[in-house]
Amino acid sequence: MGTALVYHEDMTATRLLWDDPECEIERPERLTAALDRLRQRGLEQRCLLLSAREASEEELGLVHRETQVLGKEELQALSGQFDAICFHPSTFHCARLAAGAGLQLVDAVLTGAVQNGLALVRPPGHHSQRAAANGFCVFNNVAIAAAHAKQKHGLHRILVVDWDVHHGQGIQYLFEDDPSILYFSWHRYEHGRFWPFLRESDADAVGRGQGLGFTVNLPWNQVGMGNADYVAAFLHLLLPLAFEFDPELVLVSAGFDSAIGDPEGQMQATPECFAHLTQLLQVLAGGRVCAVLEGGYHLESLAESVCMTVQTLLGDPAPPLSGSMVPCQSALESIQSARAAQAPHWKSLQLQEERPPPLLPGGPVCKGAASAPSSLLDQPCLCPAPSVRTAVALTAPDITLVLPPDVIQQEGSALREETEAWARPHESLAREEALAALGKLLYLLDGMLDGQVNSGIAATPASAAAATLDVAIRRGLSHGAQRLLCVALGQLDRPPDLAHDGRSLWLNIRGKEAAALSMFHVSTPLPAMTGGFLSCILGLVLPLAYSFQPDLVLVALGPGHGLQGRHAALLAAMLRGLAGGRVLALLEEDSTPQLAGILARVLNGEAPPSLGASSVASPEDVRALMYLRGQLEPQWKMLQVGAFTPQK
Ligand code: X5A
Ligand code: ZN
Repeated sequence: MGTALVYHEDMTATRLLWDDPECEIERPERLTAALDRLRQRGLEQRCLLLSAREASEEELGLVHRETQVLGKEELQALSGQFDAICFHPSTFHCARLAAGAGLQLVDAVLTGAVQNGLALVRPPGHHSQRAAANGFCVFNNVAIAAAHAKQKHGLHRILVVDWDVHHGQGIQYLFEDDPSILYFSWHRYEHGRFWPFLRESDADAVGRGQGLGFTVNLPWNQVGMGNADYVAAFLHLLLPLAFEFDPELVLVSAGFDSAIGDPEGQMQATPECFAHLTQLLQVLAGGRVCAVLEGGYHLESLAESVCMTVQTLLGDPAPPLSGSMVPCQSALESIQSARAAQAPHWKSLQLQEERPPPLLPGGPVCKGAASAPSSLLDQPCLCPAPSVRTAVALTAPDITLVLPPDVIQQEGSALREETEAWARPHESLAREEALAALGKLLYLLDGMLDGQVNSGIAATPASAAAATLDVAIRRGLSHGAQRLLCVALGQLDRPPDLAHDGRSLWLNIRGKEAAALSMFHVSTPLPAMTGGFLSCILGLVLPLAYSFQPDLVLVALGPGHGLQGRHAALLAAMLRGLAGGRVLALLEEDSTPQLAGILARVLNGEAPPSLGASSVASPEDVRALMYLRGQLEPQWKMLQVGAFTPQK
């Protein structure tokens, strides 16, 4: 459905007219650097370009008290009345364009003209308050967009995700008693010693009145937070609440001063991390995501991070994350205190909110501030993108009806002798149909391993499902995959003579009991209800997967998998964040074309259908999850949901 890019050159006009070390980083080059890089990467050309318009007085009035236009000589005096603000004669025009850009983006998404988009704007917005400019922000672009989505489009639930490194206190103040806007912000806090030095940026500020629980603050008390910390915050705090909230629209206060190299944030997350954050948000609200630029002051880091965001909005798979995926102690403490503060207001947190066991001292500490190593930023991903994003090797006659036009229907098959050689040890692969299906699967898998195809779907007769999966795992491991994650649903046992060498992680979702036979062989029941399914994915499957960092993912829906289509779609959409989206789904031949179709669309980058208001996880499902977490947490660090904060 497309991605909008909203911009207007006039927004480069506002700039610093006198000396001010605080304001000088918010420069016009921020926009040009981001835009130039989008062009260079061929990303701008793939977007629907919208020229920003000015927001009207009435639209600004949704959030702000009436605004005044001033003469040039009054600007410096006026600037002095606010914290971290430097006006320019063009500032009001730019600020009206910035607010207007957010409105246009929301209109484009909510009228269905596009699926999602990014507004590249200056000045930023999230610090701006009803009657006060603040922190480089004049009008609160995202808050105005949210109010407009409610008033003009009749929305009832909007999620605002503020991944800028500063607390968007302006958004918090504007909506703190409004339960229709769930505001999440993480921010550099350092126990209150970082700008804007507010008590109400801490985790215990959770909203007021009707809005209790609809403000979610995650204060970072140390610098140096990285990819693992950010992904952990999404999996264990933001996403459980977001699914329970069930938003109709996601607005992102997309500041990139939370990325590596930024002088304000001093954090460590690499640009790829923003691809993952974006992809994780795209499973919400039917994929209606509107990102609006906030901060981001290291031009190189900003430009790369913007590209990652846009690329992901366009449906490209997220590049794998670099670095070890181990959240640091301080991040875990922050996540834990935010979960504890929110638990009274969210069912998805309540059952799990027994105290986690204390971590042993000596856990990882944050790496501290570092300047961006040029190696992390200079080189774009060296491996060329596969020419085919998704291919299916399916035989169902009506399958073409449900496939998007750019999904390739693969005709090829592996060589007969080769297929037979792989099939030989398995009796169930002796039948002609099973052999034919195996040949198609091997051909598809080879295309993926060679880097021509990114993701795919293959089918097999139910009786041959286990053997076919066994062959796929071996073939993957012997033809280039270093670490293979296999998520098997239904009656599929781990191949008995698969080596226990740490190169494959087997996760079976079915059966009655939770069991970790080893750190690479995990079994868990399939939760019956949506709430349980979500906590299984967010609390177990993805943390395991992000810790393991596979370079190939197999998802097999085997006999009796019992998975609903929308749940299968969500699982596939979220697993697509791993292995650069190199995901092969294996279905039974008699699966419905609808199931194959929805999986093909999701693997190809479409948003999964939204799940609707979710039920709570059953106590048994929560128990299974807690048990496995206890067993596996020491090895797979992304499973940790928080750390024990010693009482001061
Ligand atoms: C939007 C944004 C930062 C203000 C910092 C003032 N503002 N020291 O990143
Ligand atoms: Zn910021």
